[in-house]
Amino acid sequence: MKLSYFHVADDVPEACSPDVALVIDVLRATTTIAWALHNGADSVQTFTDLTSLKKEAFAWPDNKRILLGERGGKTIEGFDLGNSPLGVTSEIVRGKRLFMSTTNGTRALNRLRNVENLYTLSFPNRSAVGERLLNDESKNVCILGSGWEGSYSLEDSLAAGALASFLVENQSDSVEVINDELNAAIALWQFWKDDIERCLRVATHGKRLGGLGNHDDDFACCAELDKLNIVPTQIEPGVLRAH
Ligand code: 3SL
Repeated sequence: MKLSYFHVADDVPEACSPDVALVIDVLRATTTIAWALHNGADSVQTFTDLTSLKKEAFAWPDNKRILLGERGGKTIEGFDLGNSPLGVTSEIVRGKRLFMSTTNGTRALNRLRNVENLYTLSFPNRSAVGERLLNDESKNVCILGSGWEGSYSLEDSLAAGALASFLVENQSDSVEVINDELNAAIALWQFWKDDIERCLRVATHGKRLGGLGNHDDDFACCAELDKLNIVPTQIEPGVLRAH
């Protein structure tokens, strides 16, 4: 299995054609997606722009839809939920489609939406995703971080390193690290693996989030490793379901 990692969507080479793509937005989009599907949401449809989101959402039965999203970390006006993984409780999301747009995470998803197998990765579902790749004998895996408005983010790289380390520990013979972005991410993981939450708080994105108010529960939730047995999987362009 060849593994490569790119910090942000613009770094992914035009010719990149993996058989599997993984998108990471630790703070907080892919953590929220994993929890929403774990808690029984029917599906999550992601959008980069709000006009298309509203058009699709308002064509959906109103008792079956939730509008969820943030800009700059704050809930979008008129939306049902912000982007906290703690907000997607089973009481609220069970059986519903979540129409979601976030500052960076949904843009990264959009960049790789044409890849045949697209999954989302966060710390809570790291081992579930790792096992999927091993069971499927995936050959060429592209991992993409969401970053912040086009620049590097520490916490997404930490999760890329966590996934790569899981794969190497479970099947070192067949795992090949292809680029130095991923070598660096693995080194990052070695450094922070015993205190993931601290890394999230040190990261500039974590500081930005902390500056918006108390997000202690979000940090704890986003840092929880291998808690959910769920692999959010794209079933049609832009739409993720639990598999
Ligand atoms: O950037 C994103 O897509 C978000 O996940 C950002 S936030 O953590 O909700 O502020």
